[in-house]
Amino acid sequence: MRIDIISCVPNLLDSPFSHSILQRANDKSLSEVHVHDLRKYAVDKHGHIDDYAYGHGAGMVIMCDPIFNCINDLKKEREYQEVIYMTPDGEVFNQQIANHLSISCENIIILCGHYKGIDQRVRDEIITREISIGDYVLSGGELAAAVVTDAIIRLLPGVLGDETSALTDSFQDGLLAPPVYTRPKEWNGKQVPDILLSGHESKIDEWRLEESMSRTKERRPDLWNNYINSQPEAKPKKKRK
Ligand code: 6GU
Repeated sequence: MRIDIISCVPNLLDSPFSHSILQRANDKSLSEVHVHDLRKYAVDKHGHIDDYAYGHGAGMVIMCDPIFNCINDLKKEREYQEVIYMTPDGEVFNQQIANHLSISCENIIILCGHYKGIDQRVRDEIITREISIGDYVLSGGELAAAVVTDAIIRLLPGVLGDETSALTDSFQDGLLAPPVYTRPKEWNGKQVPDILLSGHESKIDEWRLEESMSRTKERRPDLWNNYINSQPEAKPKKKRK
């Protein structure tokens, strides 16, 4: 998979992709992340990519042409399945969206917003999907783009060492992950739960599911409700009149 991120502060994205799992994915040629400086696509002689918003009060808005030209240049090279705009008024990102993008895309463009956003006409014309990472405002879309990129790339086959580990993540089955423990067996007077030392695989799986369920119920009643409603046996049978 190839992800092209377009930003007017590309330096903000130097670090997230050069460590750990994302670096390994890159080294193994499972993914490529390219960051493009929108300023290189400035159309006026002063190098501006933004201008005052029409109408009073609003701040600076990124102009159509730099974005349009940058994306067109990329599209000349390859086909993109999604052109995503990172914006607080987008669809709220979640594991389902990450799964979908990871499975169905070979090439993705992610455009980071800044200032008061980008000209609406560019959104209407070339953006295929708008994503937010939550109900709070960041100073730009870069950190959000890094979040989305990480969530997608770690799902690509071969990126994680243990093929099953992405499947046991929180959210993958609609539940939060259960607690985990490592050595020593006793720490600060606290014991590792006996069941985990028992070697009894099916009992351990049962325990983990119970823990996942009680954690989800307590911490995320919204997820718990969805989980309950998605379980076939939980659906009340309709009585025939
Ligand atoms: Cl995608 N961008 C900005 N600027 N703020 C955000 C966001 C995106 N998602 C949540 N807050």
